[in-house]
Amino acid sequence: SAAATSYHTYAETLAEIDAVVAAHPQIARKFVAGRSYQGRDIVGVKISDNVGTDENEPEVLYIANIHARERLTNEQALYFIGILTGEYGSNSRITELVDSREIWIIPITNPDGQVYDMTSDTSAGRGWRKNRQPNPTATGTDLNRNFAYRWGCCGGSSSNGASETYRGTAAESAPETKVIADFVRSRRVGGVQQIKIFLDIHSYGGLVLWPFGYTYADTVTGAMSADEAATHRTIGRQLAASNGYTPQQSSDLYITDGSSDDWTWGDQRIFSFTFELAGGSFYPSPANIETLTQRNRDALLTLAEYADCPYRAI
Ligand code: 0X9
Ligand code: ZN
Repeated sequence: SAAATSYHTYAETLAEIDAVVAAHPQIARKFVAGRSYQGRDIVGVKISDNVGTDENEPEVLYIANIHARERLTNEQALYFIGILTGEYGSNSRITELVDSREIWIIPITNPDGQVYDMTSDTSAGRGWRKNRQPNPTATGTDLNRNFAYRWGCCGGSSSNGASETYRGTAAESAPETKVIADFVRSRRVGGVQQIKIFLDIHSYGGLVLWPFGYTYADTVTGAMSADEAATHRTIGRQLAASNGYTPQQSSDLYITDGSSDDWTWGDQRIFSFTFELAGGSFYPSPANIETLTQRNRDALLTLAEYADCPYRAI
């Protein structure tokens, strides 16, 4: 499909997903991972050959727009869905990837926040980050501080409901966090996690990040061996060489606890990354969507390629 020239609303995103799935029924299927606090569907697309069958292929999960105002991240996810489906059968790299992987993409992880942010560019909503769930003193939980690995342990999250980094009343207290975590847990088949690579797409610093965020240590006994740290670092640096971003362990940016990627690695042993898309703002000019999203073409494909064996990076 054509490159986006304006930001998709939630409704437009659902329509785009429906259109892609209708145009490519053999390789694209819509799924509803669950519902937001306000009851909106958290929708994704599965892309694979024989898409209706759960084949024994390595899986990759990409999520975006966990933070409401990070509008380009939804566009990045839609761009990726667009090239995987649109170039299947004509581009050999993409064809081989779709034939040999099961790729899950969730463009809007935080639909309530996204709708609130987008309702009016001049409203109080603009600049919203969290979900829209009432908390003891204000509104919203930072979904990227609400995951159930070392939740609230170490810094970078707040117990104050008014804070932009409010961590919630408990791990997975936000429905949207639980939807993602339940989905990931559901991909464990016979005790083996099928998802091998996870990417959480944020904006806007131009960074490739990897766990852990809760500690400055690069290795943690029983949780991040030297080989596992080297694998994250090697893949992360390769991605950054491709998109021109800065690669670093996420705690080198700042300490965060309860983040998505600390949980997908720490709890699920999925090699995990966070991108901060380049763009200089939460609201880059729509005229720049195409350039800013195309920039990650190779990095997104490379990540999926690593799903067969992340250790071949080292
Ligand atoms: O603070 C965040 O959640 C991310 N930055 S943002 O401006 N998009 O809000 C950075 C998270 C970095 N830490 C981990 N990925 N663990
Ligand atoms: Zn973010």
